[in-house]
Amino acid sequence: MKTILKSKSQELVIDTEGPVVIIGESINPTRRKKLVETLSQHNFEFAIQLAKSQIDAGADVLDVNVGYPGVDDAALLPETVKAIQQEVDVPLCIDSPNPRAIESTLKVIDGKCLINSVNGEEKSLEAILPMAKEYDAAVIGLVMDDDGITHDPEKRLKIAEKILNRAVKLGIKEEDVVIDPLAMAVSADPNACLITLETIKLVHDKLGLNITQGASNISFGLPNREELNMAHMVLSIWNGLTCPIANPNKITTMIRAADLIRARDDFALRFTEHYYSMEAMKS
Ligand code: THG
Repeated sequence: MKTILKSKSQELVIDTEGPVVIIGESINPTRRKKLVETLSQHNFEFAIQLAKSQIDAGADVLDVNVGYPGVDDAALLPETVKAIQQEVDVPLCIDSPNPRAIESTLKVIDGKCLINSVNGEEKSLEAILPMAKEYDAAVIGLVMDDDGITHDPEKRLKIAEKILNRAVKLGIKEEDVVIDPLAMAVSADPNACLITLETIKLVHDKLGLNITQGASNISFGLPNREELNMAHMVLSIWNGLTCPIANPNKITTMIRAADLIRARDDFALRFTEHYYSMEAMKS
């Protein structure tokens, strides 16, 4: 299954048979006070700096989230996206729980973006899917619905199927639905990661869709988060994860290693290229 995203002049393929695609997470106000401060003054320099440094570190797509308390993201998200796409030429993933912010951003975005996200709730399906169709965007489907979050992987698969069927009914192509299996904190529930891993496997085997997930959700409240995130990420990739939302400065080397190990990087070209580009940045 191939999901094609586009920026102004570039095309990016997320391929279930190809190497992992990295969606850079860092344009997100979570724990980034400086981003909140600069964005609230409509100063986009820091956001652009985060965009460029993530691309240098291996990001293929950039997640853009400007949600913080009191913000009008229906105004700020499109403004931020316009500033970023003037400076960099990679596809964007527009991250907001507010359908109005998604719509105002779809009106100004170049190319074909990824909407983050829709879920199985009736209200969400009705608000988001028609926009994905109208503006020809791909969409991330979170596997929760009007009954909340289930801990049963089979039920999570059913919600993924429901989102896919509703999308296809509206004329959205199957490959434009990317599923998020919902990674949750393993400190709160010992089975949290296992449920996610099983959901990834089911969605991969039964639906064949591309799959994303936040890289750091699982490690909330624990020490050695980076190593924990990486262990979960490798197992997720083996089960069918294709486009994690992650910090490329921390995860690209491991992603390149996982691709090499799975025979998705002939002659270790991407693995060694990444090494040399990191070495060049040090000097
Ligand atoms: N699924 C989908 N979208 C998502 C998430 C998901 N969007 C938001 C989030 N989860 C993924 N993005 C982030 C962004 C920043 C941080 C965590 C998740 C974060 N950053 C810290 C920082 O910058 O200091 C820590 C960075 C790090 O340690 O790597 O916490 O699950 N569809």
